[in-house]
Amino acid sequence: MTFPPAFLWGAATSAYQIEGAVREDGRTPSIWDTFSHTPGRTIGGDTGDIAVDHYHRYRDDVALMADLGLNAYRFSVSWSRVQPTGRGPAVQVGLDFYRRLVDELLERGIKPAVTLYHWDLPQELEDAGGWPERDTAYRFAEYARLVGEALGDRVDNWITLNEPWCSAFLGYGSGVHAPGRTDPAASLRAAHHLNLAHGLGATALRSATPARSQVAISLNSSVVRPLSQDPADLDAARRIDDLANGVFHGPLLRGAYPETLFASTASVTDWSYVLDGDLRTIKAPLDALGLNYYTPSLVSAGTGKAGGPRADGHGASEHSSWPAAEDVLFHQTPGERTEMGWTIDPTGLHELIMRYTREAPGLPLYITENGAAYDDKPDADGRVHDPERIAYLHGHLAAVRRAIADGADVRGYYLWSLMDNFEWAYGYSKRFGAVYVDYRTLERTPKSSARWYGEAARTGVLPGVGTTV
Ligand code: PNW
Repeated sequence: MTFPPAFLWGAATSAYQIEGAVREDGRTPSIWDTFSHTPGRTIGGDTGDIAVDHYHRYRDDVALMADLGLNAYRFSVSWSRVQPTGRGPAVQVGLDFYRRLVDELLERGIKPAVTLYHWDLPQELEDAGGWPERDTAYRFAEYARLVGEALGDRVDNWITLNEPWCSAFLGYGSGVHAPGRTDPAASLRAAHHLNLAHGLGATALRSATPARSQVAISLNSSVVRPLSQDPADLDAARRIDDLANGVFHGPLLRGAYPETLFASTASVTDWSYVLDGDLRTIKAPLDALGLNYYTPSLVSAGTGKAGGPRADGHGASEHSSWPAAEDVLFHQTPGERTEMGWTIDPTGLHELIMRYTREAPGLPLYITENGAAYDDKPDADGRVHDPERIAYLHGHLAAVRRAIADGADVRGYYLWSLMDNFEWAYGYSKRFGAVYVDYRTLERTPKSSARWYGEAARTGVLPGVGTTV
């Protein structure tokens, strides 16, 4: 169970989920500000206005990571802080915040991995049409260049987009994420323009940063399993696999969308917005691939109401996140579940890693997110014990280790999340953190899982699940 010596043991966060300070230093609203302030969109009407106030507490948060023993941290840059309208010159104070954060990390021996886009599009770009519009991809490339120029001297690891599936299909299909639109055709256009944004952004980053830069993308590549070996169920699984995975890794890794995807979405879109040269742009060289994994999907053919957490994404919606797949049913995978209702299945992570080891031979992999929500509460003595999360992390890290033994080139793991934070449509009702946050005082308390994970990070060996740390 020993991990490679250079393995990155990190934690991940994203700007809107932790920063707060939404009206400070020239920042303007992103689609998540608008969405969370729209009644009925988030549980309890929660917003990221204050979040966990990381914008003001970043020094303490970095110190906490260092104390725990982490050697990597994945965070995202708020586009609206750097380029408030999504166009034009960068705001220096906005960039300075991230420079100070990176310097603090480097001083403490923590390797930063910067995600450029974790779902918070400047509202003005959404008003101009958002991701279904091609121009948004060009705007992203410009923004990527600005951030690359500002941080490229001190950041080596870059991630263009986080989970474009969620941006496209939860944002424009089921509407459970910002901007809350429910138009299947727009969701597929969004997917293509996110791919294009990645390709243009990756190229812009490379020219704006030193040659040592590593450019990656984080996909929430699903493990899609058929309910039975019945040909109709196998076909349902193949179609969902195209919509979950193929729509991104086809163009990214092979330079082509799956033919089967064109066929199965023909009733919704003609794909005429895929222009000559786009596929070449999207297939820009990658240095690594980021995989985010939480739970597998189980599907069958059949009409009726598609149910289950994977079908609806975050929260319930009348509208599907899966264009032209109304005749596919989502089932609950058997087994124990986390507080999100997501079944715990580390074999899915092993399967996912081995799939990309085959499909992207030679490309280093990072697990850029993995973790679990539990209903954590402090004891009378103020400590927070979360043995379920320790078991979850142990199971999934063991799956990563097994994949490495099976020949996969996994270079690091980022736990989602460093600390409890704004869980999108769920607001503050779901706690994913290894560090507990008291939302009244904003005080941080490492849960027992944080200490367990810190020990793994410091020793390169997974402590037992029952270990008291
Ligand atoms: C990811 N789904 O979101 C995000 O990258 C994080 O910001 C988020 O906090 C974390 O996972 C936990 O939810 C997802 O419906 C949201 O399939 C929804 C889905 C997958 C990932």
